[in-house]
Amino acid sequence: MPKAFVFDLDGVITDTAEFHYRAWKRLADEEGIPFTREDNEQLRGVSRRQSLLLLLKGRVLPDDQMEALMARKNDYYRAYLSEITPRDLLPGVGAFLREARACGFKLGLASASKNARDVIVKLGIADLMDAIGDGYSVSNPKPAPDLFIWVAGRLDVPPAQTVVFEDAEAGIEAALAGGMYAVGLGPPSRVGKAHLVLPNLDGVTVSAVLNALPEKP
Ligand code: B16
Ligand code: MG
Repeated sequence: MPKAFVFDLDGVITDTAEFHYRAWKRLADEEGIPFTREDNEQLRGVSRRQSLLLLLKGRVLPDDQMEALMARKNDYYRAYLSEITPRDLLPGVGAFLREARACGFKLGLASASKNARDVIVKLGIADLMDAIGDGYSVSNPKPAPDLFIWVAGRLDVPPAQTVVFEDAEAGIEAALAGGMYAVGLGPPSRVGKAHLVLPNLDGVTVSAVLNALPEKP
């Protein structure tokens, strides 16, 4: 029987992808690098450094220049964070979190973002989280299972009793590699390897998720 639910942030709890896109796009335009919305899809769930490497399409820069570009993108991104309010929770998320807590489940966040804590404070759900894993918590990013293992450890729940909610293929791989249940939110082409695939959490209840999961992850 699962005891904990662990959530990715971007694409699961809220859609920060649009803000990440606008920030990378501004940087790319300033630097004369072609970058489209389609290119941005590859950055879903990917760390800031890895995103920049993808944006540079194989161009190698000295580390101080990499750091400066990442800092600039982050400044642009953070300017958008002031716009986030509880209305930016994706449909069904607030109800699902409250129901899960009322049923006694432990709740955790596992995001690649170094801004994750600020985002969930703005969304008004920081108090619902028993553990917060973010871009500072571990050094191996998803698809390594490290971040999910780290959060499950903080929740004091074994991986096999932890259910991960993810919208990125790398996140599903990370959950499975960690021996956890995986619920994929989005198209099967992206999250089809999960134990359960749903379009989103709108109208989804805790019992519907539990009943759809196999006996063991
Ligand atoms: P930051 P998630 C990820 O969030 C985003 O999907 C990805 O686009 C972003 O580059 C990454 O966080 C790092 O974010 O620059 O704020 O540290 O899906 O892991 O919640
Ligand atoms: Mg995500």
